Amino acid sequence: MVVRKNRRLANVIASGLVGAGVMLGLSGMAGASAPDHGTHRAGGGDPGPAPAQSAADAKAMKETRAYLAGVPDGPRIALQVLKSGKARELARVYRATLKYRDIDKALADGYSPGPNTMYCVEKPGVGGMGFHLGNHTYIDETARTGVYDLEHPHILVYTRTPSGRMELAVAEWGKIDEDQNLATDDDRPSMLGMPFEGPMLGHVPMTHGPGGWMPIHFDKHFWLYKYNPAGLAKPWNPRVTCPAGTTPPPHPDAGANAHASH
Ligand SMILES: [Cu+2]
Repeated sequence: MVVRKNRRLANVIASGLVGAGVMLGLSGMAGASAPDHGTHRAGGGDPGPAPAQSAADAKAMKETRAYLAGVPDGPRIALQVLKSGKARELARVYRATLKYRDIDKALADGYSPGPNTMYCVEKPGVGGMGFHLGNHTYIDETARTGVYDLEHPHILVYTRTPSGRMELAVAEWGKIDEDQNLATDDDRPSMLGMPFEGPMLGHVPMTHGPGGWMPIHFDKHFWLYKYNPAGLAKPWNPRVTCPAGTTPPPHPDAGANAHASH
């Protein structure tokens, strides 16, 4: 049942027929995601030895392992969560997002395959991300409060299996770069002690205005549902590639920066 529905959505996304009526107008931050800029590295996935666990950490890990029971490579993801030293915080993200493994529940809660998400984002030679579904209620809330709420990810990223099933991979948060200048990063946010990636060019074109693109932004990915050998909080997953015909055109400003194109 879920698979059939997912396939239908996947077909819509893949065919680029996500219509204006569905689009939220991810004009703000958006829905964005996909980074690309010089500070990304493909490697560096080893977060080092696991920290000593408190009773609360152990409880969070038990909870997390249960959430990951049906996820491919779940034990490896759980190990990354453990080694991050943020098991309690990430357990909150799992608790809030587990239901979104069913993409229909994400759609029902306001995550939208808007103009930023009809494309699958990848960086050839480095890795991929997938299809991004943005939630404007949560994006706007952060814009008002400055709080990056662990229980309300701005974006959920899905990968598409060969059979067309959309699988939840990432919980992501983002911020529009205030001065829209790639050379300055004085408003870079962080979560769980980890600085956001960026600032980077937008990854996908917008549908508002001719030639419009997502703005320059920062973002942070947490690969909580798909094992990323590069690291739990790295932007690109070397195991992810985009289905043929789903990637966006190159950014018009990407020529001057080899890292700034998808
Ligand atoms: Cu992304």
